[in-house]
Amino acid sequence: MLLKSISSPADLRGLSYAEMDELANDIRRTIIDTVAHTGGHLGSNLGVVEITLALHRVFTSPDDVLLFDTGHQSYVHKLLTGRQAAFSQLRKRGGLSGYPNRTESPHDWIESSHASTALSYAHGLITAFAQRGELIGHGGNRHVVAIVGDGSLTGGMAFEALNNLGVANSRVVIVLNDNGRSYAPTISKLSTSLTSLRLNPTYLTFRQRIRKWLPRITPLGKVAYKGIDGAANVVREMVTPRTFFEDLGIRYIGPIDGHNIESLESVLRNVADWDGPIIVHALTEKGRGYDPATSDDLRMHDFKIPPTAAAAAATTFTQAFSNSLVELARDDERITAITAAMAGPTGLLPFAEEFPDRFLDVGIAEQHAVTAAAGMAMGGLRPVVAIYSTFFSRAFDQANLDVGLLGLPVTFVFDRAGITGDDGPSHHGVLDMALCLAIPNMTIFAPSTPDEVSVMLRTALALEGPTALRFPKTPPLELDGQVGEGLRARKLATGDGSLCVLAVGKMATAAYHALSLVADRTTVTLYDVRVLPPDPEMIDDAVSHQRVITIEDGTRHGGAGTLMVSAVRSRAQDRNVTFPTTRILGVPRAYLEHHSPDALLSELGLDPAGIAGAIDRLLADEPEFARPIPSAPKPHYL
Ligand SMILES: Cc1ncc(C[n+]2csc(CCOP(=O)(O)OP(=O)(O)O)c2C)c(N)n1
Repeated sequence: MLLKSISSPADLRGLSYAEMDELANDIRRTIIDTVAHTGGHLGSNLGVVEITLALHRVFTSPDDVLLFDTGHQSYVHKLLTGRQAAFSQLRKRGGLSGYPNRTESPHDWIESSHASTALSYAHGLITAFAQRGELIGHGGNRHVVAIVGDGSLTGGMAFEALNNLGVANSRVVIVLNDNGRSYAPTISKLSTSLTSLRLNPTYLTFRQRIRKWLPRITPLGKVAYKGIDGAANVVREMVTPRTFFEDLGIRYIGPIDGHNIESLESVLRNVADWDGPIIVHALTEKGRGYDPATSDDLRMHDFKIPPTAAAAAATTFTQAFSNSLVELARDDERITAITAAMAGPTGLLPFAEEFPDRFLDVGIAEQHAVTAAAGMAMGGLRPVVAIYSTFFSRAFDQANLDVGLLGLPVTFVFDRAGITGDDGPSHHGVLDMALCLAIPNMTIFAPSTPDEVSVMLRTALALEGPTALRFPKTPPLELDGQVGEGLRARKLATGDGSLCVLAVGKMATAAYHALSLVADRTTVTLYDVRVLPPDPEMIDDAVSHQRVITIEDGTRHGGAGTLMVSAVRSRAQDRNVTFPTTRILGVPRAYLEHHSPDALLSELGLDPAGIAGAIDRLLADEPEFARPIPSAPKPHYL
């Protein structure tokens, strides 16, 4: 295999184009074979093979900076930069991250996994290089290149950066990796323009169409563009991305074939020293070289290891949400659903199919999604924003001030809340509760099992202010099959007053199973908290215990536990009784490395055994011990 002879990008330079094609095949085969065992972003990486090869021939990484946006497209780059031996351990504990990672290689400058950041990093880096007097461009030796997917280009940050790059005339090379898709087809007029160029470079169809719709354009337009040629020009302007970028001050080159290494290389050599921002528009095919991917609806954006039969049969939280939303929407036509480019993974596809007019995909634009939802709520609709917990952080200000301050009834649904695992530190959903609890009028529902989702969603949609429903990807342990009601907590066990456990969401099921492991279960009262701020009756009961433990799978600093403990304290003060001894279990303040969710929860002491140990220690009035933090090693700065 030719790939085996490549230990660094320098090894690419002596290869012929025939050898480069052979290498591209080796790379595809390696990625397909590996991802079949590890799971990961298959389609995206198969599409970016030739672009990455050409980049590494033209530019000298790591002195020249290559920034992948989103970083899930960096597997090829990993294979070319000395990480082949470790590649089989992709996304495994102690193995390679699924994203660029500074501890792995000096070739990784950033750890991009939330989309649309590369252009801003690029602007900052080139500014720093210029200010520090490092040679850039014009025979100098430092370039900054951002490789941006057409999906990632829909994010607000990307647009903000484009605007800034043009104004500052920053010497950044942008490679637009345009496969026309993010998960599903990219939602963007700009992308539509890019695609129409791909499909119809001669604009002939447009000339024909124009005859039909010319009479419908505004009177001013009709005067300004008399005759078919004038109108064709209007259309050409509209469908040509060149004008979009060049009006922003960014030189546009393209479109070019993103799978032809020779032409990619020649274009990249030509643009490398352009005196300002320049964009190379490369057309690629997502999933290229793997038939099951190219014929798959999502182009195998990410390849998931098939679940066991039992896991596949179990109802997940996402399915429960998906079904409940459709049911509720049948009875209430004000309900609308919004996604930021994640309709499939958040379970919104059945809703989109049944209510296409009430479904909105805004592209990778979480901030816009939230404020658009605020507008919908203001206009009398009941919007539901379905979003991964980790991506909600992007839109905190909008949730706080555009929704919360106005007291608008927007319902957030946070999927993948808690410990998510293989995607590493950036994808754990550990902040949503702390962030939402900082929004004064937000009510948060945390179902312990999928059975709770329907009743909670119904309750949330009936409230006047902002609400959130948060649940994990992974299934909970079994509970008693009952569900709670309204804004009430649910008591799962009644003890003798020694200790009360207040457990949030899936943690209630872990605590329930911990009861059979503790030294004496008659000492333990257990609540499934269900709703935050907490049910006052539950807090009243907790105050009558000698000890209180709270458990959550979010950050233990400023999250649900902090709020509940302060509620317990102030209630104890009101009643003039002794404060119970309290302990907050949750996720430490650290970036947790990639690992399977169950293994991480266990290391954090958030599994039944860990919880039982914590209960026994508190009952024995022993201190809680400090657990080693499964954190990602610190990056070494270059
Ligand atoms: C802020 C943010 N929201 C959502 C996502 C989830 N996400 C990961 S990749 C992706 C699509 C990216 O599309 P594109 O940039 O075109 O890359 P492709 O996979 O098509 O090559 C999305 C929506 C994310 N990474 N970051």
